[in-house]
Amino acid sequence: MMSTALLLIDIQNDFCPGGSLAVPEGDSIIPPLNRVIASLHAQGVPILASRDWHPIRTTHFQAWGGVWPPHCVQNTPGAAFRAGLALPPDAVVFSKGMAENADSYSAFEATDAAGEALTPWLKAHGIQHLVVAGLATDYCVKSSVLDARREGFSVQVLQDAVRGVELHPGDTEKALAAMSAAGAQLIDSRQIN
Ligand code: VGL
Ligand code: ZN
Repeated sequence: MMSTALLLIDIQNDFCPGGSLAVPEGDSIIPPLNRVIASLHAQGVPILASRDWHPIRTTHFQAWGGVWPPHCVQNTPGAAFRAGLALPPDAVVFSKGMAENADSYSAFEATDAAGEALTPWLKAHGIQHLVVAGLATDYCVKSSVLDARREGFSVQVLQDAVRGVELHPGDTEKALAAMSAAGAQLIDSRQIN
């Protein structure tokens, strides 16, 4: 058995209904994910949670030339993990998007509280396989999965536990196809026991 980690991407209030960059049905991923989190955590699988963690002023936001409304601004309620998400106390949080001049969609651009980036963390813990879910399918999930494949990790994407922004209709479908073409396996969360 390959050593596995669960990587939860940006399950934050601003990406859920009511948030400033709400992903349609973004919160519907939480019930299936809570089952997966409990099951994998009980087996000793590390639970990693990335978060979008922006400064107020960043070229990622429309006001400074980007495509997005303000979202996930550091230390605001919108940047908090969705309350119903049952993150265990030993979940490791990776933050990204702190630069004022970069989008940083990928969790592989994120660092933990000690400043360690995701790849060295995973290597230090002997992880070879990632189970990935979260928001949004067509941005941060896609970007993280493609980076994971480039870095040589095997990847399973929980298709029922991701949702897309769909800035352009069809983006989610294309993102799933791109992840699959890169060698990620698209599975249903119920396949995780
Ligand atoms: C994301 C748009 C802007 C994401 C982050 O987490 O997918 N999307 N910032
Ligand atoms: Zn963002």
